[in-house]
Amino acid sequence: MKKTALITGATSGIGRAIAGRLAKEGYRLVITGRRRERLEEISKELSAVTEVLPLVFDVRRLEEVEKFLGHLPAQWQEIDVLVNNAGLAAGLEPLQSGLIDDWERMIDTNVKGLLYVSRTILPGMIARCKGHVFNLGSIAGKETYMNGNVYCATKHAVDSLSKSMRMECLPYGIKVTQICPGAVETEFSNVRFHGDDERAANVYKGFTPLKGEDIADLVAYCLNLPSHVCLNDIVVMPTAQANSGNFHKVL
Ligand code: NDP
Ligand code: 8X3
Repeated sequence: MKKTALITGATSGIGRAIAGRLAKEGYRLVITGRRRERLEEISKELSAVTEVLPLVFDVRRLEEVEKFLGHLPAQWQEIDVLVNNAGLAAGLEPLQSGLIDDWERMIDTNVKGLLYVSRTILPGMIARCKGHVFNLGSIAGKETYMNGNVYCATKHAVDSLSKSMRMECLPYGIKVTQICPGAVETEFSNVRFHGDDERAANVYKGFTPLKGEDIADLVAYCLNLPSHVCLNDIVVMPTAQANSGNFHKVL
């Protein structure tokens, strides 16, 4: 029987790449996102490789998380791998001029959404004493950078929650891996700059950023390790990025 992986935020970027890679690795997939058309398109494409269950909902809404993930069809209830990937940055402003709506979106998605999904899926893993959770943290959860305030705080929360999860899941043999990337070229900056695509493209000029597929490679690597080995915490950067503020750019 194939194993099942649930990936939140699979309509784009890192989540989409992980879905594609895990399909090739032989997993059945539950993929989620809010953009129905995109999710259905991706589901159709991946259905050529594996069984796919697309679920359109917003991770910020507890009632939707419980409706969809708390009541999975019988043949989809055993989730072996959970990838808590759905997330975003919104804005890059000093606190004193930050937009409250941006803050709410980041806190509700990156922290509360991850909690809602984990609270729904972990009991099944615990009952089966089996599972692997991946949390998409960030270099922003290890360091703080100018104007990153609330985004950095949400990813520091993911860092802390990953540690808690690891301790609390320890008796049940569940692996918890946090992946903390530096710059990955996805729709991340387009979302952060509220659709200003030119400003977003500038973020990745002058160096080679990571791609979603690089993160998907790491997930596959972790999943293929022997059962007694777990990579707990991975910081992965473009070679041209030393930390959140230092890039070697050739413009
Ligand atoms: P993208 O914007 O390309 O993808 C984000 C995904 O999250 C989309 O599929 C989006 O789907 C989904 N999503 C966002 N909000 C919600 C929501 N409320 N409910 C359900 N799904 C949601 O960005 P990335 O692929 O880069 O980001 C993925 C994760 O990686 C994020 O947690 C991000 O913080 C983290 N990360 C990214 C880095 C980067 O440089 N790109 C570096 C470090 C970490 P939809 O809009 O359809 O709902
Ligand atoms: C995304 C990477 O450096 O833009 O988490 O915060 S960064």
